[in-house]
Amino acid sequence: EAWDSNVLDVYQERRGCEIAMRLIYELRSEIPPPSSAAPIAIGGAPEGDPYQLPTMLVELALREVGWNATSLGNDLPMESFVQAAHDYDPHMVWMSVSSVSEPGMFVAAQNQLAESLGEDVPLLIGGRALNDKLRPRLRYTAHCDSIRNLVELAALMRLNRKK
Ligand code: B12
Repeated sequence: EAWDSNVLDVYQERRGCEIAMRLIYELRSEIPPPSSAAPIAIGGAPEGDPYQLPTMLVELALREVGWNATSLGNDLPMESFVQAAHDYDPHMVWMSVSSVSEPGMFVAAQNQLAESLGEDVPLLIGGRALNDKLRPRLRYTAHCDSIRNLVELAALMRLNRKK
């Protein structure tokens, strides 16, 4: 908004994001490394999505509640997401969606990912682009409105795994 009204220049947004990313890394380094028994979670943002911060925050939040979480980054082609799920053998996958340019292609790719994960690996989704029109077309296990939602759910999932 500020950029549109000539109050801020583009570099100021970029720099703002750099500062935010640095802070997230700092916070991440303060969390003890996950235990060897910690469940594994991976996730990221899909192809065409330029937003870097949300998936980094999800990683941080999951690490805080004891998951061995790895963000794969943003603008990730769905085939690569599928490959990562194969390589990491995760107990949970998250997808953060802030921007969707081609809804039809996104829906097809996302459903392909859900299919490849099978029944045993929950797919949690969130992000500002997942509106009421898009969500019913997607296959997933749970949609979270906020990181708080996710943290509560993830803590519960971890507890259930221990039982
Ligand atoms: C930084 C930024 C950008 C940067 C991002 C760079 C980067 N390196 O990441 C860039 C330059 C790409 C960008 C571009 C644009 N942007 Co922009 N951007 C922002 C800004 C300032 C911050 C976004 C951000 O990272 N927020 C922090 C994240 C963590 O918060 P969040 O997205 O709200 O996510 C929360 C939840 O959704 C949830 N969540 C997210 N993911 C997940 C995943 C899971 C699993 C779970 C559980 C939860 C979850 O948790 C998060 C924390 O609460 C916002 C304004 C804002 N205040 O948010 C505008 C904003 C999103 N942008 C906007 C616009 C208009 C644009 C452009 C169209 C501008 C233009 N004319 O070119 C383009 C579109 C680009 C595209 N292809 O979509 C508008 C969107 C308006 C709308 N209603 O759609 C906003 C809201 C600004 C505004 N008020 O006008 N942008």
